[in-house]
Parts: sequence; structure tokens; C-alpha cells
Amino acid sequence: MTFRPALVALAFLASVVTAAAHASLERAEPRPGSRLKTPPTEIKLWYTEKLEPAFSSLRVQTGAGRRVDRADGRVDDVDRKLMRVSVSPLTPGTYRVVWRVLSVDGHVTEGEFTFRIEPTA
Ligand SMILES: [Cu+2]
Repeated sequence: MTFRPALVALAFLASVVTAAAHASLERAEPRPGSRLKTPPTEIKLWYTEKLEPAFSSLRVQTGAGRRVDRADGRVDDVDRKLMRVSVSPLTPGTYRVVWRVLSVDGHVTEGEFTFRIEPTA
């Protein structure tokens, strides 16, 4: 095997390893896209990598953009892969969870999802 293909393989491997180290959303409570009968009091997001608390944010808002979280979004003290935020009492409707995190590998990832509170009959 000549030198060049080995270099290419190495570069490819390095890019795979680096990409895998980004913090991706692993799961959340409530689950993305879920429909709930009981409004949650807290939103929790688990990531694949540990997070830098100072540069990670989480907010929850109505479809119209009004914030309903208590502005206490934070990385958990014990589990640095967990972000949590408490919310004020939620009425029926669709809510957007918007997050932006800095992984300990120095990369920023961001995303959002919605969940819905169903009206009680
Ligand atoms: Cu990364």
C-alpha cells in the first residue's frame, strides 16, 4: 500500500472519530413529538457527550415564541450529559424545546423539537 491511500484512510478515520465526539441528543423527557395528558414541570435532555455548562443553553417556548421556561436551564451537577430546565404550568398546546450545547470536545451542536399538551376532555 503506497503512502497516499494510507493518508486518505487516516484522514477519513480521524473525521469519523471527531464527528462521533459531537454531543448529539440521545433522548429527552418528554419525548420529541410526544402528546401528553399531564403537563411536565421539567424538561430533560440527555446527550451522547459531556457538556460545558457555561456554553450550553436550553429554552422552552410556545408556538408563538413566548418563553415558558423558568430561565434555569443548566447542565446537571452530577450527570454532565444531562441538561434540564423547569417550566411554568403549561396549558394545552404545542411547545418548542430549543437547545444549543458545547461538547467537551469543543464543538457546538444545536437543535429543537416539539411536544404537545393535549386538552383534557
Ligand atoms: Cu465534536
